[in-house]
Amino acid sequence: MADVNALVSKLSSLGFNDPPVEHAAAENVQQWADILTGAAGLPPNYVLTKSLIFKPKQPKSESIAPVVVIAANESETSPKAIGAELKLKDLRFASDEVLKDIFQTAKGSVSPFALAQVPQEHVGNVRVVIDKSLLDNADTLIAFHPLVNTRTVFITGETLQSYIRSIDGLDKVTVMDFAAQSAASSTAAAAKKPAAAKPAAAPKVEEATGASLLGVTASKEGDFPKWYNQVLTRSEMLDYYDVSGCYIVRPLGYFVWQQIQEFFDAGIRSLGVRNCYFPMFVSSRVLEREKDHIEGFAPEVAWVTKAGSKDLEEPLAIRPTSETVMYPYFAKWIRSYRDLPLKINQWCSVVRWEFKNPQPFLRTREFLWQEGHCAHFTKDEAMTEVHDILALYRRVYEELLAVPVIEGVKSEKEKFAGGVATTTVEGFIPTTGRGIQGGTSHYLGQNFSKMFNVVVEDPESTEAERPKIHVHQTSWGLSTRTIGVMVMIHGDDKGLVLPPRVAETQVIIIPCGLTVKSSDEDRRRIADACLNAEARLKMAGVRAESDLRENYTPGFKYSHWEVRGVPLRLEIGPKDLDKQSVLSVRRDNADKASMALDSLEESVKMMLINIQDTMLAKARATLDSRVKLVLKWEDFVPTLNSKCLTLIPWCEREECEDQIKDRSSRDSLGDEPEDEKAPSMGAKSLCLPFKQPENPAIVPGETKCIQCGENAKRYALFGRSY
Ligand code: 86X
Repeated sequence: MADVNALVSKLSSLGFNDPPVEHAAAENVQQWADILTGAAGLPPNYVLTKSLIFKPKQPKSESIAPVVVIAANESETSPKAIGAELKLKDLRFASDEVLKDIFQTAKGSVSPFALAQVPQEHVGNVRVVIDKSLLDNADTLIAFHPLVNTRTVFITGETLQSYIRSIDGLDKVTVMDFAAQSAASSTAAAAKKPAAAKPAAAPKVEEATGASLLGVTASKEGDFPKWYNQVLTRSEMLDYYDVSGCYIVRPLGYFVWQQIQEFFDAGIRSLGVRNCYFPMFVSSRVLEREKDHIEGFAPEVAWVTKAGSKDLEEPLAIRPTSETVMYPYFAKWIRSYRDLPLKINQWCSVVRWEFKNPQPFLRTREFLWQEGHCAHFTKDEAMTEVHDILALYRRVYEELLAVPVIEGVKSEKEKFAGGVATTTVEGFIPTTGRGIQGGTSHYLGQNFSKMFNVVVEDPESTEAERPKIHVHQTSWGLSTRTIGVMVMIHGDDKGLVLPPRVAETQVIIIPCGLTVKSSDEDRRRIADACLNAEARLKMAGVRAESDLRENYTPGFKYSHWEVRGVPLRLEIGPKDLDKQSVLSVRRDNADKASMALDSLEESVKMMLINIQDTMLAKARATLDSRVKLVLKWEDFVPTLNSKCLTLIPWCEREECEDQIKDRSSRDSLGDEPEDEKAPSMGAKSLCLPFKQPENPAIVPGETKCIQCGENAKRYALFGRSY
């Protein structure tokens, strides 16, 4: 029944080659853990898993629809929560018959690999739930029994996912955050935990919602994913939600988005772009009108199939992007060259039902963005716009978010397949050494106008039968991912650090130096001084607030506003007032300075500008030091492993890009010395930067591609990426 060899060869076809570890029979998880402890050939970090098979309550007439749950052994996998997530009633453990008939397996031998044994007629009914914690940490391998309990395989979350994806017809896969679930249901218990207790290996359950926990306890360098979650939730930028991959953007986070909107909206308006709004629903006919562009994305499209309990006559897709929604109307609205250029933009949310592990702001199933779509008479005009928009994206990152980016054009492999050329701004997350796409502006050429028949008459032609000319189109998008990048770059171990331009509160004023002995009059004097400073700053256009709450110490208030990233704190005490000054403390570098009250407005404004500039300069210095010119292949992977991006002379061939990815993923590193923590991910091309290195410059016909040895065309930015 259990064909272990078939499984091992299946895994090896997915690029996974480590043989199983052999051991004594493990009858239960405790035994399994004990047996593995001290066994040879184990990876440094791994988690044991459990695989459970449930079945919902369903009418006898229906075919059985089992639910396979693959979870970390420690995760709390309550059938009730799983049922709620999948909208299934009364989940129960599946009977022995179900195990035998559908999974060809018996109790105690259930594993994800039983999924491959499901007969074709049942596969479509099987749902799989994967514990998010198994996919979150690339450094931790997942331990399974490969159908027998005398062996253990260790695979990555990615291998697990590609294994599941490789099973034909199995497409109901949900990633579920059990840690968040149990944290939510045990916040009361967590609240009672003494704040000082910082366990060396904090249990996973502690992190996800943490409503009652105030400060950031994880360190940015030590546990970056956990740090990121804590910064977002404890600053109250964002909260988790009970639909996996969807998050709540709270006012502090939404304020940042609104600042971006305000800036960008003014920018495009002066380029002549007008805002509009198209419906979020797309019929399948319209969505699929442009087959090639949709093809690879189809699994990500979410559909509405019901109203109440009635099936819709025709299922409706929720827009993943709006090309197919808008372009039929371009065809309708554009008749003459006099109707050009048509330049529109919409601010909206889109839905892409991704199965890669979600990350707040960076990869979410619903996200906010703007999408601009324009039609021009000439290519030149379209190209100018593509670059104008890209410049606005760069300015959003640099001027608002204090995040430096690298501008360039995508390789053929990485560009938007529906278009002709994709320009991009690429960011960099120093803590992980990974690049991140920040926003894209596409020249679509005439590809879409040919498909959707967006044409004008040739104004030059005098003939009666005027030939039609297809318009040149552009599209461009920027999303709330911007916010995640900003948080990852500037945040520190105390929490969020906001650049002043996007901070809801730029200055927090805190009374201090008062003791139990202070007189009421002193208290009033200080409070009045705070309120006065606040009013003056507000008048001067500074977003200032005072925190006059009575039951909190100044120290508590300092941390409160530090976690929330407020760029500047003003402390006002009796001694300061005597000197007619205040003490300012910067969030970005903790610098303290005394400020004279009489020129408070100017000093604060200058300080905020200085903070904004310092944050960008610091991030740029880091970026510059971590983008390395690599001129021979031997240096490529070590440079990536030292958390850097690379600039390499490159041939620009897609085949070579594939080879670079292969040769830089951990699996293929073979016996090269390798850091255990090195990410397994291969490197991609991020862009061909507009600003090319000049020393040494590429010599056409002479400089060779460092990977394949063919002639190099340009320097390309390569790196591991999000
Ligand atoms: C590509 C292209 C383009 C307008 C932008 O990058 C900026 C704003 N759109 C978007 N893309 C898809 O076309 C797409 C399509 C479907 Cl059906 C999907 F499910 C996901 C997609 N993701 C990206």
